Amino acid sequence: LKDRLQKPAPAERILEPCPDTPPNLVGPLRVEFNNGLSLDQVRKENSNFLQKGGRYKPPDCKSQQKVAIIIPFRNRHEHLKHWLHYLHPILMRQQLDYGVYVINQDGEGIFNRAKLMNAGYVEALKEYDYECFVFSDIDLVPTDDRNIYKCFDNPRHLAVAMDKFNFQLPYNNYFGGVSSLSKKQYLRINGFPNTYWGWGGEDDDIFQRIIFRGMSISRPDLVIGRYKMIKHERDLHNEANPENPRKLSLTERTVDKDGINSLSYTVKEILKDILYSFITVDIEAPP
Ligand code: BGN
Repeated sequence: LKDRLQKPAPAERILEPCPDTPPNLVGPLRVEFNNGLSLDQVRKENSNFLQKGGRYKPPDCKSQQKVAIIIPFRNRHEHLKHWLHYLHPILMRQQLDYGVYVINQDGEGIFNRAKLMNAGYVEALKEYDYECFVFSDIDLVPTDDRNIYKCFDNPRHLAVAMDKFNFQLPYNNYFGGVSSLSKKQYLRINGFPNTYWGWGGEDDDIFQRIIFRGMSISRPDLVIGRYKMIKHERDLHNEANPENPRKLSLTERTVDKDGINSLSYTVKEILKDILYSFITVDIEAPP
């Protein structure tokens, strides 16, 4: 009995908080996409460390943040495999308490990245008390694990040095690719716009919401913030929408009515893989 009192079962053991700088980061990484890997191999590499749905907690310390990784998706299974292969080990080394949510747009209507991200925010919170949300495109892999997938005092833009933009920001106000917002920051901007159908502008709208609500953008430097993009053909049903640029001038007036408070969608299916949660949603897309 004395022994039991002194050594609580592992599950109830109180862990020390994880350090500010994770000790096992390695810095620059070699990333390539012609590695012939199968999804089953990626499952084998990672399944010992994960819980169903692509969930992870460091075994030896208490994470500083609970992070939901939200990935808007349609017809990109090949990219998903690469993303999972590279990101799971990185996120584990970053000692995050995280889950991976792939938000799959149902049907063949026009794609809507920001609305899918809103749906992902809601779905992740149904499952766990996440306090930080990282929104990532499926085709972007960081090449430095010091680029931490967590939240900061201001909304964070992580994909600052993509290979396709010559490892520079394409323009100062660019907020695309990968970003993170705490729950509080996300709610302060009423989430993301639901009305940007097709390619372009939704990330610029989010940038403006952040500025209009008195916050600024946090970023890693151009060395730590490097990314490789997986090359691909242009998607079907995601043409540049000529109405989107005009909408940008209206953000200040639309931010209060177009966002998480006006979101409507239905969940069609939830699949739990060991590597990720795959949530198919009907977002009422125009044909
Ligand atoms: C911009 C797009 C962004 C996109 C970047 C990088 C628009 C709105 C009209 C100004 N913005 O031009 O959405 O992430 O290019 O490709 O289309």
